[in-house]
Amino acid sequence: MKLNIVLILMLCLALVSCAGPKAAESKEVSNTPKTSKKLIVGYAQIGAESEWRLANTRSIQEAAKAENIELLFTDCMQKQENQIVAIKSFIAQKVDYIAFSPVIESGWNDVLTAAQKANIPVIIVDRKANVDENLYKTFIGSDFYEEGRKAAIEMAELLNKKGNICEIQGTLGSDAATKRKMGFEDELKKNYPNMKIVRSEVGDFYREKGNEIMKSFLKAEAKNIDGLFAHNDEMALGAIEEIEAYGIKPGVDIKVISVDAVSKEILETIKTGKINASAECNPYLGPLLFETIRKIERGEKVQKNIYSDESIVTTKNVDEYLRKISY
Ligand code: GYE
Repeated sequence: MKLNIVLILMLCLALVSCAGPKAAESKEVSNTPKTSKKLIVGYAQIGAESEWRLANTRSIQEAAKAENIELLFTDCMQKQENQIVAIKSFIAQKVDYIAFSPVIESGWNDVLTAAQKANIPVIIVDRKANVDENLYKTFIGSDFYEEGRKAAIEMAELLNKKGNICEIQGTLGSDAATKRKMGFEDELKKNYPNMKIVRSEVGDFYREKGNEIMKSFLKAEAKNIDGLFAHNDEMALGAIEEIEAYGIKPGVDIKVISVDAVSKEILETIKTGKINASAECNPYLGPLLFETIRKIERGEKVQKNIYSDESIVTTKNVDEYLRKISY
């Protein structure tokens, strides 16, 4: 009888010890994450109008690859209707997330409501859209108003708080152009009553428009222009070609300030003094976009607005930027 009990006990022990590693294994197996399906993100990009945009696109594509996320990327060639078509196709393809940079602020309500109805979270990148906050998870980009303010403060320094300024604006109705203009104007109104904007035209962020518009400004009142504020580097680079062709010195006779500070060309031009400064605008938003998506996937809270921390590049500090740039 005793022998039977001993045998049974030994058998039980053997069974438990066998189960041990397996149980552990099964524990490990049950703990290993479910094979996480590869996320699919649809991105409707504005276009390829500037070095800023090209850097932004590269950042998004490289970050998606690094995160092993499948990116459906559409270049919408500056047209809102192309962006809306692209977003609708992402919805039809049942992507996991939609991200886009609205070319202009208005006209997004219907398509973002459709994304919401399809339970696809939307992340707005770069420029803001005029929609209800519940139609997107978060905004990732820059404080364009602050960029405009910084440009005005720098211009005041260069002009000794007195002078006539021409302005070449970005895309009419875009968050970037609207807020940069507002920030610049408000700063002048508030602190620099002897500085005023005497001419302002829309250049759509294109370099050749910078040439065209600056040529018309010079023709109209070359002697009366003390400063130029261009909403991006491309338009400023186009403008200084016309200032030189007119026979006066950009950065000296006409002080020039722009925004972006992304390309090697703009940094080298600031170094020469032909452009006096460029307010920084961070295009490298890819890593933050996909980090935010991962956070949402993990059920973590994300901020409604995630802003880049930015400065202004001038002839005084341009060397440190030139050392950093790999562009
Ligand atoms: O300043 C310009 C680009 O939306 C911040 O768009 C972006 C702007 C940038 O074309 O170069």
